[in-house]
Amino acid sequence: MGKIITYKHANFQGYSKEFTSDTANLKNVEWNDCVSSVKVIGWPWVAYEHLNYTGHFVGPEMNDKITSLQVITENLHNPQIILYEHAHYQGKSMVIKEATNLGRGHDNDKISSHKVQRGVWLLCEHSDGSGFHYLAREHEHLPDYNAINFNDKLSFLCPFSLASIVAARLRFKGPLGYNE
Ligand SMILES: [Ca+2]
Ligand SMILES: [Ca+2]
Repeated sequence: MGKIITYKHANFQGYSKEFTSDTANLKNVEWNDCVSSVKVIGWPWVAYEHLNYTGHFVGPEMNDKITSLQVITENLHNPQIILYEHAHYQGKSMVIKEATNLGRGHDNDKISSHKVQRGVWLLCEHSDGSGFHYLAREHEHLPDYNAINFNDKLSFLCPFSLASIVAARLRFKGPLGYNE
């Protein structure tokens, strides 16, 4: 199990609160847009700018931006996702098992649906990982990217791996539980 502890001030100062499960709207607990630092224990967490796990992921520049929190409990080993050229799993398909930059090939800005077989996948609009982000959870079948306004935009994807979480923690020198 795990938890995330939020603090009102930087460097784990000020009022704090523990969360042990997904929280769709921090307004409901009077913690909206006021988190300035976090500690993560156990499972990794993803912090979002807006309610219901939408908007940009909130990274190290988190000050007063976080509105929802999601815990990642999937087994992150041997990740695998199938991407499809067209909606409803039609057209050309490809099985992806590692971080992949579609921007270098013929499949850039063409993907319209997916089936996650194992792990958690971070989908990005641009090759450098910027732009729109979407976190695809284990066993998720998403039949039409128009539902998330992401049709024919995917350029980069990578598994949400323990290795990248550790790398992110090292890079930001903080106890951050998300993968940027
Ligand atoms: Ca397409
Ligand atoms: Ca793109």
